[in-house]
Amino acid sequence: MLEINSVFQMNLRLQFLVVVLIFISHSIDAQHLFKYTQNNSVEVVKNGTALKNAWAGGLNNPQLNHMDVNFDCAKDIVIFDRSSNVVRVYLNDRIEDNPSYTYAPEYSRFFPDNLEHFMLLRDYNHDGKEDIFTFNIGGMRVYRNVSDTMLKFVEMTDYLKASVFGDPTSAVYALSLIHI
Ligand SMILES: [Ca+2]
Ligand SMILES: [Ca+2]
Repeated sequence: MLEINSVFQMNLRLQFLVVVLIFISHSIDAQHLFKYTQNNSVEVVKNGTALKNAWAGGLNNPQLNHMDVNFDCAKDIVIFDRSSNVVRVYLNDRIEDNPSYTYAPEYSRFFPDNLEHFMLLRDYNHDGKEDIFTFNIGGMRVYRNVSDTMLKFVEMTDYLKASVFGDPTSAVYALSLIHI
């Protein structure tokens, strides 16, 4: 009787071990099998016409800015989607008398990753390069555009201040995030 119990327990352990090994091998396989990369080369056609920016994704609350991100002397479109805090860039195709832009996701990574609620591109120091104004709790955060051959931004302040009637400086507030 004891011998039967011992064999039964050994079988149970073996079955458990097999189940664990199968689970581990599936986990390892899954890690290798399911690796996703974005591929925008697949053509999407609607009513016989290929859609140019089919893989650009949707925009819920876009805020549009203009800026030359690739230094070809043509202003491109930089969109900040306020509902997802995502930056999307469209390059100017430079076609005379026919404005045309192409989605260029590779430029999004050059923008700061802590942009929230709004992004305004304005050249505050008149060096010809648009700087970034964005939300921060209790005020505004400002990045200076220090691009040379690559797009680069350096944080100048996380709490923009202004002098009001000669008084000590106070914070510049975004009074209405809706209308920015
Ligand atoms: Ca450009
Ligand atoms: Ca500037």
